[in-house]
Amino acid sequence: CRKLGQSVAVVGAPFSRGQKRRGVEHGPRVIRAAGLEERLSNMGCNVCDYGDLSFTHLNIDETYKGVHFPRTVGLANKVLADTVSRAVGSGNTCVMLGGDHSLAIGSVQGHSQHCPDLCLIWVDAHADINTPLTSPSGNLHGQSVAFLLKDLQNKIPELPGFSWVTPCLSASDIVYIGLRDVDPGEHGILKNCGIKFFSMRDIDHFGIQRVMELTFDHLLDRKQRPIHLSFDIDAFDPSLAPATGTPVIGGLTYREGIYITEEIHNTGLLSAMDLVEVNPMLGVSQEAVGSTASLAVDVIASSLGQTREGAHVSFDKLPPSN
Ligand code: 4U7
Ligand code: MN
Ligand code: MN
Ligand code: MN
Repeated sequence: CRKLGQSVAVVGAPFSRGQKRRGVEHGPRVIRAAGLEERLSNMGCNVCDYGDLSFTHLNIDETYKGVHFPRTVGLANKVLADTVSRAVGSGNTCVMLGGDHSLAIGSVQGHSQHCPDLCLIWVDAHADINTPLTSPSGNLHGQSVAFLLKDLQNKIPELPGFSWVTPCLSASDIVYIGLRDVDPGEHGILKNCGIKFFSMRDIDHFGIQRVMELTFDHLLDRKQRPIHLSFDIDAFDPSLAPATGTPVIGGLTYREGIYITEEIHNTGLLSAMDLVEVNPMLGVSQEAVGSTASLAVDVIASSLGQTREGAHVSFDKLPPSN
């Protein structure tokens, strides 16, 4: 890390009840197995491994107003929020490994306890801003942002398991990058609340460099503030990230994805991030799983300062020939 000895807390969150497909709870294991901690250590980061959290799957957790496993998801996110809050409070940049994207509720909440003025960059094919009443699936991983947004609270019924959540973001605190599969209700919310988003079409139109400039203009123009990056691996094209639950054709290239995280690192303001929705059980081969996990490691490493220029340290003297 260019901030030498930057402390990074790695929090594994093996959780999958925010959606219906099995396997995403193994995300933390395969991301670790792809060499995450060695990469971060080699970059000069001080890695503090918080291990994998253990979550309780409640036996009785009936669907409530169409929402599946509300109590289990609520409880898991409470545990995660407390851990992220502790990790950030101890001076770490927090890296949460999912698990499904419902975990962003706890991760952002916990982060905001220490950094109430944080802003959120959500990199995803999806907007994850359905309310329980607009959700076509009832899955909470497609609703995370709705629970965080102050502007939506009078549109959200109280869910069992969610009483501890206090919405901490305003519409102007959020920028989306990579959208290409947005539900009708979600599109209405984005427009009504005036939330800034860059769809894949916008990336084609402006180029990723301009998109990042516009993102920081929007979030950081008035003041510098901590950044929360929530990175859903399905933002990438499925050819690069096949092992994920809701792939959508036409996603980010490798270079666009890494440029996003390099620019976020260059602000010096990244304070916590999520890397979610890697599902090793959905890869058609070992290779598909391995490449998705290794892409996840690249995203995290470049968010924390790995560059494509090679080493952070360079030799200023060449070895003599004799
Ligand atoms: B992910 C969806 F309807 N919008 O709400 C929904 F298309 O975390 C998908 O971004 C949500 O992977 C995808 O269920 C959630 C659906
Ligand atoms: Mn660095
Ligand atoms: Mn998502
Ligand atoms: Mn997604």
